[in-house]
Amino acid sequence: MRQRTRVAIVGAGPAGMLLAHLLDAHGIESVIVETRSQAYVLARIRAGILEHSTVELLRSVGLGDRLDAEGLPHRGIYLQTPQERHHLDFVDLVGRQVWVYGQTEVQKDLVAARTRAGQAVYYGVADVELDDLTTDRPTVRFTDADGVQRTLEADAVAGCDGSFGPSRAAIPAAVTSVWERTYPYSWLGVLASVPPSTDELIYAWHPDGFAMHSMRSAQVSRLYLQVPNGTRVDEWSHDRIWEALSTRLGHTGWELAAGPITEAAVLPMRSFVQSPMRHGRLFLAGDAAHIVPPTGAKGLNLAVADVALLARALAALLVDGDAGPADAYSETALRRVWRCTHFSWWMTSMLHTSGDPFDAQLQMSQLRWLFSSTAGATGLAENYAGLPLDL
Ligand code: FAS
Ligand code: PHB
Repeated sequence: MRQRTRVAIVGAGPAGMLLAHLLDAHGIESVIVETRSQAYVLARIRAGILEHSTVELLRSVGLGDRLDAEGLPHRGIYLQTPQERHHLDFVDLVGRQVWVYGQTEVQKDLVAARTRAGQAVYYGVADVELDDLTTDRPTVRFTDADGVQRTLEADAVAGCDGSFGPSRAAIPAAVTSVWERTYPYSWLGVLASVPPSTDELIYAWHPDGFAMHSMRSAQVSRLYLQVPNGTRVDEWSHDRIWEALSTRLGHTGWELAAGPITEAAVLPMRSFVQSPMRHGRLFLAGDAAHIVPPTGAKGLNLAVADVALLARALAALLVDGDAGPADAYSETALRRVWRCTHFSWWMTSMLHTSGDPFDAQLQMSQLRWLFSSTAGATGLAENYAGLPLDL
């Protein structure tokens, strides 16, 4: 069965859903295809921090109400070693801040908005294939949840299908460059029904390994521990998790409150960038084009930056007949991708123990510099709170 649309979007995660919302604001109709169910996509526990620009963008397109009512504005973060804890105040340093508002909440707001708008989304699809990408009539073929073979005929295809979707591989290897780094450690992430023991996030260097205290609300804590690659969740009892968190986050006169752990998972740490992010009428956005280790809180925010740029490029191409922004999309997007890739690598390399005593000295030196130098702290603040969108 053939169906016509302006933009075929592969993937209904934050990148795909926000792109559809932004295109709609330009009067551009789209159809989204998604392998998983809506409930599955909504339930995935992922990012927790929204950059200043992400919040500004979401507000500007009518997606800020619940964020403003339930999100937690944070002025900065704490960095610590076993000897000292320092607060970096991003508002004082760069006049920008961040918000704690889980990716699951962003996804809920996107699903609600797109449902109200009557967005066409095929959930539970299979056998997705992208064809004729170098023509001005690209197609996306798939089997829908009822087993019907369907073909979307579009003017453009947006590959928003994350790190395991088909879009990335649809760009010929002969024109593709890939950079990748796998880190020698992973994160054990837990969600706990206990009020956070801190007002703002704590990133802690400790000889036993990195730990972080984040949160999702005044009642729910989100915490992470550095663990060796290959760690299985069942190797860590909840008592062992709380003991390690208490040790690594420990600070004079401060105590970590423990509580019921409701979700635990091991997350691998990887940097990945693919260039170009455009091939003919296929445009990649979000994790389909790049992956960052979560230490810099950049993954979701980069996906937002990509689709903000892509929506404007597609509007210029499909509404105004101006191919310039679409031709510049990949190069422009990759500038921010590499800035965030470097920052995420830097935060990861500075805070995670490798067992190498030389590394440990370099890490201590970097942290002491950040504790004592306004210039150093400003550099971190500028990157963590996020640079203005390069639109
Ligand atoms: P997503 O992966 O969110 O969405 C892609 C969608 O495409 C998925 O719904 C998938 O089912 C669908 N898809 C895949 N193949 C398809 C196909 N063949 N056809 C149709 N659809 C297909 N970032 C942070 O900033 N902080 C964090 O703490 C953090 N934690 C993370 C934990 C995990 C386990 C993972 C995997 C990522 C984490 N991230 C984190 C990064 C994450 O938030 C991503 O940056 C964000 O989800 C990117 O959004 P999308 O690009 O939409 O990709
Ligand atoms: C989270 O709350 O999940 C979170 C926060 C900051 C990070 C990574 C994850 O750097």
